[in-house]
Amino acid sequence: ADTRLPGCPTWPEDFAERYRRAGYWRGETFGRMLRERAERHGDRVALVSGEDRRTYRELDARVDQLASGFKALGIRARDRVVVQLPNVAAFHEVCFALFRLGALPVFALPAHRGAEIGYFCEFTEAVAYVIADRHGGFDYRTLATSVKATVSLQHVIVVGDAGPYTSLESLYRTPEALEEPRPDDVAFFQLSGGSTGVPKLIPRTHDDYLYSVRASAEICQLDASSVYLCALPAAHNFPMSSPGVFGTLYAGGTAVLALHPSPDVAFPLIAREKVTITALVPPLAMVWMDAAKARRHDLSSLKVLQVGGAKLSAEAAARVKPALGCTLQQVFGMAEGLVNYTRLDDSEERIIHTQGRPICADDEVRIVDEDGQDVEVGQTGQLFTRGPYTIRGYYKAETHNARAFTADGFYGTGDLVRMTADGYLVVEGRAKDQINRGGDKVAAEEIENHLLAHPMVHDAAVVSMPDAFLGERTCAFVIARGTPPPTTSLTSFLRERGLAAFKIPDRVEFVDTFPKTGVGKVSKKALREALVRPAVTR
Ligand code: J2J
Repeated sequence: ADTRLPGCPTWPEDFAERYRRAGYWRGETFGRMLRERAERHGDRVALVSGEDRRTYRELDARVDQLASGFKALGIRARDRVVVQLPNVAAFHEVCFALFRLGALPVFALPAHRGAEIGYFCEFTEAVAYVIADRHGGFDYRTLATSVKATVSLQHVIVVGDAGPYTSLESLYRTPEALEEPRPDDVAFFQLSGGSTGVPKLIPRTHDDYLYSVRASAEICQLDASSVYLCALPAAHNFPMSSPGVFGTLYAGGTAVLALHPSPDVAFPLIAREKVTITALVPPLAMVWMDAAKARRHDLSSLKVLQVGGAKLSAEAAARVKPALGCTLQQVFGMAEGLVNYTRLDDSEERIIHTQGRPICADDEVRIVDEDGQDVEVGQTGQLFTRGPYTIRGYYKAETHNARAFTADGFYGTGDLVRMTADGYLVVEGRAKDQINRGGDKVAAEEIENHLLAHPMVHDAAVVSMPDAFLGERTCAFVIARGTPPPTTSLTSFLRERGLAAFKIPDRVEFVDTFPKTGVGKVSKKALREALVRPAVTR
């Protein structure tokens, strides 16, 4: 009987068959992968988190204990569990414990607040929510209390001081045998950067994700001597799988978790742990290159700096090797699947000027014009893709899926790219209604909907504006009902509604009308252009 989770579109059987036959999908699960690594690399250090060091054997044992603890709480296979943790070893113990149980983590980011968390809990009908007590000056227990007031959650599980909730530490117990999940079933949900009113959930299977993790580890030449620094939020797809912490564990290496990506936290860790590879978004890469000038820390162990999540300018790309003494690897990926890498032995030219090429020979890439016709090689168009680790649809989103995917299963990435003669992709822009704020994705419609809930807002249009540091920031154009309210009353309204800080508009402009396109839609292009002109008129 097919016991897979309903609401998760999957690959047609002929494709699944092909991906198995080609050896991409190997019927492995995350739980078993960790067990095998513990058998092979038992005494090696798997995770370093603050003063804690966990060997593979310890990690494997703790994951078993925790899986049994989750089960004793009543968490079952296919139950959804919203996980919102900073970069601490408990994050990975929770992940692998849920994987072993066949329960499904929903990966929230530490920056998410009540609006996002409430939505994830409600939409996925989550049974539990896992948090840290405090992180970055914020008390997540307070957030849990407000979320719990509006959605039905059976458990709030806390790393650290649990207050009124269940302490994670109390759940480690004598392990019992558990039934293994199916490799072709969903293992967890990643979040989409999105361009719609509410975030979309991305169902990833053991088979497909493990393929991308294994192939990424190979491309990045990871082995048991590799030391990966996880400086970006561990729940994000990039530091999780490209090759990230999972790829490092796959290779038997050591993953070092940084609580903050700033040079004053990361540089001493690189020096102390002899980090060989790490991943950053472009603004952080810039900050690191500046900070490295002081030469206060020994960064000589670093071989590879991966940069992705947003476009890295060629000028910045060219500075990486001189500033940090390591190879740059550009990474153009997405939580929906497709990941492109420049290869470590590529020419400087390719490394600096392209965003890489796909992982897999069976990643099908189409670049099409507005009419859906393939463009000539070298021309810019919209990127569509299909392959062994690219989803065929979002979770419980039938209507949206019909728009976001072609009838034959290609995912419309919303990215404008061109392909070089040798098959490398260059990101030229974006066709989706999204702002990429230094790697943090903001869906315009989501913010517009929140603004429209304000009694003094008649209409709202959110667009990107160029920014020297973040690449882009957000500007909200607002038509007020009557006299415009102070800008701060709008931004604090959004904060009170529980929006993550990176989604709060950086600038608000009140206008009387919006420019329209020929067919009468709001012209976001004209709004963006108005922003780069010296003065914006009211
Ligand atoms: C330009 N735009 C980029 C790049 C992503 C590895 C790396 C990144 C992500 C990620 C990821 C870009 N240049 N180098 O999941 O595994 C923009 C594109 C893309 C969107 C996906 C990974 N790298 N982007 O960023 O799901 O617009 O994944 O469609 O957060 O980020 O965002 P996300």
